[in-house]
Amino acid sequence: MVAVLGHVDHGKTTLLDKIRQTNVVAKEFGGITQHIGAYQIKAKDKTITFIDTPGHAAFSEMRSRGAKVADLAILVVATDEGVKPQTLESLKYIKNAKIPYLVAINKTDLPHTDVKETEKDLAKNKILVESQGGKIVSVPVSAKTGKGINDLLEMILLLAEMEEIKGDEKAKLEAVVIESRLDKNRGPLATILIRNGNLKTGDQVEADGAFAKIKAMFDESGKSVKKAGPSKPVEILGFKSVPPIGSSIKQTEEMVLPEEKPRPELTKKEEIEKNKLRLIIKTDVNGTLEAISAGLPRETEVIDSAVGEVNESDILLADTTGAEIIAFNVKTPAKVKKFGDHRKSKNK
Ligand SMILES: Nc1nc2c(ncn2[C@@H]2O[C@H](COP(=O)(O)OP(=O)(O)OP(=O)(O)O)[C@@H](O)[C@H]2O)c(=O)[nH]1
Ligand SMILES: [Mg+2]
Repeated sequence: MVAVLGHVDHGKTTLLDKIRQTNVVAKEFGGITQHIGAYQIKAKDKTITFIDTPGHAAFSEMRSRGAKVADLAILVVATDEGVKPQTLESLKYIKNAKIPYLVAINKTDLPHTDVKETEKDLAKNKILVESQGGKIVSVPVSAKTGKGINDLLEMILLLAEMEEIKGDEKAKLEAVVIESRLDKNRGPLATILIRNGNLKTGDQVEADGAFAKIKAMFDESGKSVKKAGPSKPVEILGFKSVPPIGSSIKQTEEMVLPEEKPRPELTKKEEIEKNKLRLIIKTDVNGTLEAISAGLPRETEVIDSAVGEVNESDILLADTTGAEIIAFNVKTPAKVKKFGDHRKSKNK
C-alpha cells in the first residue's frame, strides 16, 4: 500500500489518474473511488494499492492517516514550486510512520523548470536524493504527459522488494477504516483497507464500538465481492452505526450492540453566551467532518456533529441551544426544511 503525499496542487491526483489510465485493471470507476481515493493497479504481475491524500493544510489528519496505513510513500514535489509547507508536513508523517519513501518530482513538462534545482531545494530541506549524495530515490515525472511513470512504478516495486513488503492473506485480520459515511438508502458505509488476513460476507466485525455483520462488500469499481484479502480497498455494508475513520477492524464472535451515545444536554436559552457561535455540523463523510471541525476558530462551540442529512432532531437541538446548522454536501429533506422555517418564524 502506497500513500501519495505532498503539498496542495503538486499533482498527486493527476499522477494517480495517469497511472490508472496506463496500467488499469479496473477500467471503469464507480462512485466510491472519488470518496476513498484508494486504487488498485497491476504492474508486472504485482498488485499495488495507492492511497491518495489531499494536500490542503486543513487535511493534516488525512495525511497523517494515509502515512500510517501505508507500507511506503511517494512524496510528490512539483518542480516549479519546490519544497512547500505541506511537503515538509507530509515528510514528518512519513518519518513518524517509519515507512520508506521515494520522491516524485512532478510537472517536469513545464517550461523553464530544472529538476536539478528541485533536488537542491530538497537537499536544503534535508531530503537527500541520490544525485545529491543521499539515499532517497527520486524520479522525475510528468503526470500530464505520462513521462517517467513507468520508472516510478519500477522503483516502487523495487523498494517494496527490498523492504520485503507483502500482505499475508492467512494472517490475523489487520484492517483499518479509511472513510465512512451514512448513505440515505444503504445506511452506514465504511471503506476499509486490509493489511493482513481477509474478510468475507457474513463475517462479524467491530470497529471502535461500531458493529457489523457484513452484508455486502464492493470493490473500487463498485462491483460486489464475497471475499477481500490484503491491500484491497473495499466498501462494507452492514454496520449498525458509522465507524470512525482511522479505527481498526477486529473480528468478533458475538454481536454486542453498543450503547446509544446520548445527545448533548440541552441548554436553556437564557444561558447562551452571546458572543460564542454555536454550531451543529452535518457532512457527507467523516473525513470532511474532521477537516471542518479542525479548522474552526476558538470562538465557536460545536454542539453536535455527525455524518448524515439534517433531521428534525437537529432542528430541535438548534432551537433550544441557539445553534446554527451547517450542512456540507448533504441534502436537507424538504419536510425538515419546512419544519426549520416553522420553528424560526415561531421564535421571531
Ligand atoms: N503541467 C503540468 N500540470 C500538472 C501536472 N500534474 C498536475 N498538474 C496540474 O496541477 C493542478 C493540480 O493537480 P492535482 O492533481 O489536483 O494536485 P493534487 O496534488 O492532487 O492537489 P490536492 O489534492 O488539492 O492537494 C491541476 O491543474 C493539474 O492539471 C504535470 O505533470 N504537469
Ligand atoms: Mg488531489
